[in-house]
Amino acid sequence: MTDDTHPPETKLTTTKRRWAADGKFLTGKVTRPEDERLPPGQHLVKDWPVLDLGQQPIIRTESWRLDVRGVVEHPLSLGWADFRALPQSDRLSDMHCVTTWSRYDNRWQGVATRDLLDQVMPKPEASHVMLTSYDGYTTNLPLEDFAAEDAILATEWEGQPITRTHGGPMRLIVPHLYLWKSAKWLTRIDFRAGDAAGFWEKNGYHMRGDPWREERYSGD
Ligand SMILES: Nc1nc2c(c(=O)[nH]1)N[C@H]1C(S)=C(S)[C@@H](COP(=O)(O)O)O[C@H]1N2
Ligand SMILES: [Mo]
Repeated sequence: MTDDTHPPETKLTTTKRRWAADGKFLTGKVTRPEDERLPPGQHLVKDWPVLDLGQQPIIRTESWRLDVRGVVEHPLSLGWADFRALPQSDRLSDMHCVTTWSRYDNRWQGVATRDLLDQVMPKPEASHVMLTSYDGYTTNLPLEDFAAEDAILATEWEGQPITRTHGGPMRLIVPHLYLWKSAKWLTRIDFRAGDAAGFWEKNGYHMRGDPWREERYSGD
């Protein structure tokens, strides 16, 4: 996968770009009440919708790799067995998609991003990460958000391997940001001094994407 890879245009891509231009789903409420679990403008679902650019890569664990590079002391290139040998963690969290659905109480297993950070040791100038996936998808987030207590490089959901459609064999979960930041089929993490826009961020979506502040679109 190279930086020149452009995921194909799909109907969903076109629609979501138009929503960003129109400011669709913005409620104007930005403060988080103490007792409120559902972010503004969201509704609860019980199923788990599939959203992506329409290409769901098939990645065998034998050929799977995770490359971690950029401004770090110890760059890593991990195969599946190397990745599975890292400390394992459990997390329970909600997910919030910018298309307005939220799903509560998802149980994840995998490698906490903090444990990966312990291995690679970002240099002091590292401020953001850029994530690249096997389908050509990219997304960016502040290092602080990537390093959140709840953030996990997940291999299991509810005790089962994450299915291909939901980003298996490994996807990121950063539950306190909109789900587009949670890259499925993740294969590369670049630590950067400074921010750069990923796929949706170049298409009108917010650089940070905090659902509690309703940071849906750039300019919100
Ligand atoms: N690699 C990759 N990751 C991705 C996407 C994608 O198209 N490709 N879509 C994002 C978006 S917009 C959402 S809402 C979630 C959807 O995850 P799900 O299909 O497991 O619900 O994945 C995010 N991660
Ligand atoms: Mo999304």
